[in-house]
Amino acid sequence: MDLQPFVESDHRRLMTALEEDYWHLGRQLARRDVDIEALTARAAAFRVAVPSWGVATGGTRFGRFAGPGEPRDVYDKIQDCGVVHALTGVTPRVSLHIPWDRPEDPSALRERAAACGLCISAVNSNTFEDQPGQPRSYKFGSLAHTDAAVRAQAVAHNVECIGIGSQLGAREHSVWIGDGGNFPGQVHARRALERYLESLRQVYAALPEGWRLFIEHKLYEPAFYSTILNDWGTSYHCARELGPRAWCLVDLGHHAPNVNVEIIVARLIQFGKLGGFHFNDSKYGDDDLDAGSIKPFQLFLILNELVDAERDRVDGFEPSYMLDQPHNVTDPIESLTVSAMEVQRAYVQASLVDRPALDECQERNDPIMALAVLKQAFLTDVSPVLAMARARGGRPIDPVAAYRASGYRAAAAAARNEN
Ligand code: RM4
Ligand code: MN
Ligand code: MN
Repeated sequence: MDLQPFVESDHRRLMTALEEDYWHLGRQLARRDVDIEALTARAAAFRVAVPSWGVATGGTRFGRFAGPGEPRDVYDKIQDCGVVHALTGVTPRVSLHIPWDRPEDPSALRERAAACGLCISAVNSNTFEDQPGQPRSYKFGSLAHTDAAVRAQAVAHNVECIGIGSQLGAREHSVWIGDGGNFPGQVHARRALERYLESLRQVYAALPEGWRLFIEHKLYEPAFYSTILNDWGTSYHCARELGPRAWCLVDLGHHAPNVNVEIIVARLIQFGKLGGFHFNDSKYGDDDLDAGSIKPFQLFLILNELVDAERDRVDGFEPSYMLDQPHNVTDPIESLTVSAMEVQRAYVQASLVDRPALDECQERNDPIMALAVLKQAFLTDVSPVLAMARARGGRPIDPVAAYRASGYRAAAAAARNEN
């Protein structure tokens, strides 16, 4: 569907007000010695990848409620991801889950993605569930399984993912496993981690030139008592053991409640191992809610660490930003659009932090003013900056409204043979 007419009517409806708001914000920022144009350029250059699995309705263990016009295959998914990018202008990259979205013909998928203005930047393996006809079960684990034959099958799957990714033009491979125990005593803690590392060494050895391997820690679920890669420290150890092309990936929902995620991020940056990011939000666990929906200040503080590292030109700091969320009660295209814009918002807000002033507050041990510096950035409504970056890039000022006006979902439902 051509969204252009809806972008045009969005601009006709909202541009005058946006120009006023942008001008006003520009004046406010100028008083703080901030150039709004530089900020808008940063907003426009921001990128966050969309998960292929995020454009379909997810579900919980209590059920799944499919929405209208669900993508039938990976091509439909790419088309929906293309809509997210058409709306936001910051999501040209797609992270692909295999075998959920295994392409029959990788070069055809690559072309289709390019036609939608997208590229496949990352592949993700799946050894956390069994596939029909699979010789060995992952019920009791995959890369860390006690049985060498199961581990070999899981390694082979990861190597296959890398092969598919190469044909797609991707350069990142993300590994998250469901291995762990539901009961105390079920898994030997040290031996299981050794097995995991031994398997990953084989996956690492299969990485083509220029690729990065991301390992993703998670505290619990589906293993409810213990997991193999349970926290960032274990992840850091493993990434170091594996070598320079192995990096830690932080998924915001994979920590215990109240854990200070921004400090974890800072530590991984300092230790030179922060490689990837799965943005989402959560109240309790791996809730996979839209970014910024529950803890926007935490999201800002995380981006603050990331922008600070970028500004300091920390050696080797080149994180890959991705969203990771399925949706149960919203239109996935709307949720992904909102999430991408919220991460972008936090990035722009973090770019506003007066770093010399913050340094000074820290040096003279002035917590009140240090927090005030952060709050000043966090409380600045940068919506006109984001909207102007979009508008200049031919994107809607109000993406969700434009998307709804377009009737894309109903058209997709009709085209995908539904009512
Ligand atoms: C996991 C983890 C992985 C994702 C799967 C679907 O909890 O976040 O990144 O690929 O869910
Ligand atoms: Mn994740
Ligand atoms: Mn997760």
